[in-house]
Amino acid sequence: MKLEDHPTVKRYREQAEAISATKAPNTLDAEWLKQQVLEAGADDVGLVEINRPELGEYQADILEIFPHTQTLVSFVRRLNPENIRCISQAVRDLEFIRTQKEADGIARKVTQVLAQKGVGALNYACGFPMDLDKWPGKMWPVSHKPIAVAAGLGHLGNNRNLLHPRFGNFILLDTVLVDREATAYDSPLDYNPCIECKLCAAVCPVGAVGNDGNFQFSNCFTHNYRERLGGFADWVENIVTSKTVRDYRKKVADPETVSMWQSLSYGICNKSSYCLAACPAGDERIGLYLADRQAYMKQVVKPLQNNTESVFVIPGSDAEAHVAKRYPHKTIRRVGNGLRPNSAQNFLASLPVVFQRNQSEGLDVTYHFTFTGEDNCEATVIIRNKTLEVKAGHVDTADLHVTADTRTWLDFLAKEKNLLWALLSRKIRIKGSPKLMMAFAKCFPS
Ligand code: B12
Ligand code: SF4
Repeated sequence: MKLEDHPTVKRYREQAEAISATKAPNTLDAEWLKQQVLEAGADDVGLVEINRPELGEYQADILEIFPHTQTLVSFVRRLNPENIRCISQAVRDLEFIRTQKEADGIARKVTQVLAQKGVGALNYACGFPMDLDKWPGKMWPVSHKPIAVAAGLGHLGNNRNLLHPRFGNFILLDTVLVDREATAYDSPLDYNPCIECKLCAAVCPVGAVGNDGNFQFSNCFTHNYRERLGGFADWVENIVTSKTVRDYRKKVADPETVSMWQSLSYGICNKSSYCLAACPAGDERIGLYLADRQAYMKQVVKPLQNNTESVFVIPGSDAEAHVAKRYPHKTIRRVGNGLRPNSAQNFLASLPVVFQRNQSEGLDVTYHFTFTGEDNCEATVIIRNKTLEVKAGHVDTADLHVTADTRTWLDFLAKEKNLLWALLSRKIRIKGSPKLMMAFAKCFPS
């Protein structure tokens, strides 16, 4: 059959005129577009053009999944603060899971409305699913927070969550990618709703949120994400490496096993989110905090701090020390978090997110790395004043030089190869004091 005789092609040709008559203009009216998003159920919405300079580092990933993107429609869906502040994890999870589904539904509805106008639009996930073939790298092509900031929906607070001027951080975010320009775009909010009360730092059970705005990713990830991604991988490995049922039960307590079932069957669960719960920012949330600070502490902050619960930590991490010192009534559970670099580049990129700054106390050391074999690259790692810097190539003078066959190094990090064996077989060579190697390992426990 000739292409022109195919029923689909014939119908298309017949309807081409009608389609072009109903087609939306090349530029969408901004107010109309926002109205559609609000009518679909969003609580606030903002628009950003794809080439906004502050989105520079996020642009390529967005265009990779939807190359025609012209406009980013950023919106928020409110969370019920009472649920999020509840000491019952089940009550908090109910609200997170429900709201996430609602946000995904709103985004999908918006794409359907736009499709009826002949406008191409893609709805991205509020949270999950993610592109897990990119694990352990960046698995989410759309980063909602920086987009929401550019869209004027708020700013990141000390807890690194987006604080909306009215709703505070009791919101989830989502983004729709649209293939048309809009008649107008929004600008960032002219103030930060964060009042720098630092209550987020005071409640985080693992100390992941610092008073100085520092965020320790892997400590939050190990605890809060115990039942997803790397936490799940660690659970599977616990099963595989258990020699007997008793052995497994020593590693995984019964409530943890059934909790894994709940997370898998009902929906993704969070162990804490207290940094969100304690935050008084936002016009609608600040009342009690301003009226009676003590009452706020008693009603909101103390119940989270006093909650007796298991806290999941990497052995030797700052998180472990934090729970032991600040929350002796909580139970420390020493676990793995499944984060294992899969290339030399990924190892270097992961260092800032796994760095334990308190374990580096007193260090002022420059490390040179030379990777050979699978990956060929050189890098410098400087640990000084409890901060970490990773630079490409060899800069400054090294106190310790590590030359490693990449595969051996990755296997060593994955605990599949022994360092002593690697040193004896010269797959890993060090020039400098072995003590500096041990000091390095202490900063990156796994
Ligand atoms: C990755 C991620 C996380 C990571 C990192 C969080 C972070 N501060 O960036 C972890 C696992 C720790 C996390 C925890 C939580 N998250 Co989260 N998370 C995301 C995600 C997928 C991307 C965030 C992002 O763009 N970061 C990039 C920029 C802004 O951050 P960055 O500091 O430059 O880089 C960080 C990341 O790149 C990360 N990172 C680097 N390498 C790797 C490797 C892996 C494997 C992972 C997972 C992360 C990671 O570490 C860096 C340092 O923090 C978004 C959903 C989305 N698609 O946008 C939700 C999102 C940010 N999370 C959200 C929430 C609610 C939470 C939690 C409260 C848990 C929960 N109940 O869901 C906690 C809060 C922790 C905190 N105080 O920040 C909400 C925030 C809502 C708001 N009001 O701002 C979002 C927007 C989801 C949503 N759709 O609403 N989250
Ligand atoms: S989600 Fe929990 S563990 Fe993560 S930063 Fe917030 S309070 Fe800390």
